[in-house]
Amino acid sequence: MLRFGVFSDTHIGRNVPRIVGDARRQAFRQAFKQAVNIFIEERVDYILHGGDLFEKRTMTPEDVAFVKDEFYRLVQASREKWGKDVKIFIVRGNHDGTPSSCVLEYITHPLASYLQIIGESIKEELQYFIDEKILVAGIGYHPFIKSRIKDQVENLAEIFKSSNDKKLEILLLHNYVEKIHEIPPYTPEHSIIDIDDLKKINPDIVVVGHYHERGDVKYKNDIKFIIPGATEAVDLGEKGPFGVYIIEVKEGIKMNTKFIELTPSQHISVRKIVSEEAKPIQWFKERVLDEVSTFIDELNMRNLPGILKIKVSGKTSDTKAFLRLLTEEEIRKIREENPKLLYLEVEEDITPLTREELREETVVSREEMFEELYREIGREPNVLELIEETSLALEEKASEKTGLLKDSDRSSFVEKWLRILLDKAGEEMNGNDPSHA
Ligand SMILES: [Mn+2]
Repeated sequence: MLRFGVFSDTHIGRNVPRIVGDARRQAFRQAFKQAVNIFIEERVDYILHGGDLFEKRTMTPEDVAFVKDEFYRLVQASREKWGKDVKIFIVRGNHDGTPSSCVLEYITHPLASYLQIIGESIKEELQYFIDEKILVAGIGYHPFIKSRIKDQVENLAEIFKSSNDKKLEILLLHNYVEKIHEIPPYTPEHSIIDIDDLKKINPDIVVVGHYHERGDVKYKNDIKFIIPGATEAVDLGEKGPFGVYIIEVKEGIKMNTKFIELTPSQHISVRKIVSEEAKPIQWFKERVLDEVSTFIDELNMRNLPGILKIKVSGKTSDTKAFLRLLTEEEIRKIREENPKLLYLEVEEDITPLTREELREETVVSREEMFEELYREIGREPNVLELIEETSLALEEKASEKTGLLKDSDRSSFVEKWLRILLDKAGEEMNGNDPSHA
C-alpha cells in the first residue's frame, strides 16, 4: 500500500493586504505547518505539491528557511516514527517564477535527495522521477500551456509507456484543465490544457494546482484528477475550506482519497452591500456598521483574529458633497475597540443619482401625497367631524353595487373638503410669504 500527501498553492511569503502583511505571512506558514503535521500523522510515503509553493515577489530568505526546515522535519519525523523515507515532488507554479528564475531551486540541495522538482529544468529538459513503485512526471506553469503540452505529448507518453505497467503513474500540472476546472470567463484558450492530450499521455493520476478552490476527485478518460486547491485564502475573497488530500493506493489500482481540512489561523471574509434603489448615505453606513458588528461577533465566537472587507455598491439619493462611509478615524477607533479585527477595508462604489434620475425620484405618488396631507390636517376638529359624517353617510346611503355615494349625496362632502384644503393652502401661502398677508 502506498500513501500520498497532496497539497498545492501554499504561497509561502505572500503578504497581502500589506498593512497586515506579517500576520498574513504567518497564516500561510501556519497552514503549511499543519499540512506537514497531517502528512506525518497519516504515514505518507510520498508528497505531491501542485505548484505555487512560494510567492516569489515578496518571499524572504526566512521563508525559504522555513520551507526547508518543514520538509526536513517531515522527512525526519516519518523516518523516526514509521521508518519511512518520504519523498517530496513539486512542480513549478506561476508564483514560483519562470524556468530560468525559479525560486524552487532555493530549497533543493544535492544532499537533500528526498526532494525533487518535477517538470522542466533550466535546460528545458523534462525532469521526472521513477522508482520501483511510482513514476512522477509533469510540466510547470506555462502561459501557452495548450501548445506547450501538445509539443510534449509524445515525449511524456514515451516516458509513461516505458514504465512498467504496475507502477503508479502520476502527472503534476499547474494550469487550468478543460472539463476539469470551472474556468473563469475570459481565460484565453491557449492557457487551458486540452484534456484529450492528457489521455494520450495516459497517467493514472493527475494532480493539478493553480485553481485555489479544492475540487472533488474527478474521474475522466480513465484518469483520476486531484485538485487540492490552496491551503490558505490567497485572495481575501477565497472562502475555502482549505486543506490537503491523502491518497491511499492498494494493490496497484484501488484508490481511496480523503480531504482533510486545515484550521485557518485567521477568519477572513468579503461581504457585499448592494442597494437596488437609491438610498441615503446614512443607509449604507448603517449597513456597514451592522456587518462590522456581525463579523466581530464571529471573531469572538471563533476566538480568531480576522480580516474583513466590505464591498458597497449602489446609488445614493444624497446630493451633498460625497463623504467616505467610514473615515480613517472611525476605522481606527473600531479596530482599537476590537483588537481581534486586524484589518477592515470598505470598498465603495456608490454613485449619486443624475439630475434626470433625481427628478424621477422626487415625483410623489398619490398615496404619499395624501399621507403627507393627513399628517398636516388629520387632527383638526373640522376634518375629524367631516370624516365622521362621511362614514355615517356611507353606512346609510352607499350604493349596494359600487359601495360609493351617489353624486347628490357626495357633493356636500366634496365642497366641505375643498373648503378645508383651500383654507389650508391659503394659510401656508400667507405663512410663507408675509407680503401677501
Ligand atoms: Mn496559486
